Amino acid sequence: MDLYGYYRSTSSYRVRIALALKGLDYQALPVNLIAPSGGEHRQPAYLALNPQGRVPTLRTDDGALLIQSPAIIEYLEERYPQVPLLPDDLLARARVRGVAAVIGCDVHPLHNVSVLNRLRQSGQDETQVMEWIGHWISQGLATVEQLIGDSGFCFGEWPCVADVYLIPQLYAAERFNVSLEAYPKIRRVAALAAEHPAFIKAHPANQPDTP
Ligand SMILES: N[C@@H](CCC(=O)N[C@@H](CS)C(=O)NCC(=O)O)C(=O)O
Repeated sequence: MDLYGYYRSTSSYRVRIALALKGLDYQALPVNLIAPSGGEHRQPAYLALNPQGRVPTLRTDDGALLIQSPAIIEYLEERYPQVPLLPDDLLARARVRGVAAVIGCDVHPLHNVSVLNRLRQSGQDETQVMEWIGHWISQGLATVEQLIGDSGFCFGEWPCVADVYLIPQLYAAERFNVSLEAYPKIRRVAALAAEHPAFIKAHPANQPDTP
């Protein structure tokens, strides 16, 4: 498989974690979102792979191109079920997906680079932009704190899809100076992930395009 991504893209980071947890080999193909050209993701060569012009894009072993990290992660889960990232129980699966959706649908899209650039173009200064980011990340993490379990990873002893979404969001929180002080359960999960080989392998600090 080939994964087109960017080292500090949280959506790419999610897919890297899922691949690493499942022990799947892939080739990392960096797409520089901040290239002087205006970003490699906006160039025709990349748009031919992903018409939305965002990362990640996965090329499967069969040569199929997949976009959108939720769809890619669900594909990996169904195609490679050997290390499951969703629980067996129907309700438990829905709860895991609920946490993933809080982050993937209601937090990350509000601080994506193109959204922040629109805010800047509409006259918001950097202080206001940072306040915007902090507001949405804090609100999302406060919700996640109430949803996850009292021990282990988000929902128990093994990492699941909720952890796959949460850990990259915590990287973004750190990057944008959002405090995790109020979220002891989330900090517990972060500490476990920091020691886990799959999360370490997927971390933005350990990618081929890390500056
Ligand atoms: N919902 C998409 C979001 C993808 C996305 O927004 N990726 C960001 C990086 S994390 C990106 O490519 N941004 C480039 C841009 O907005 O111009 C997913 O989960 O894959």
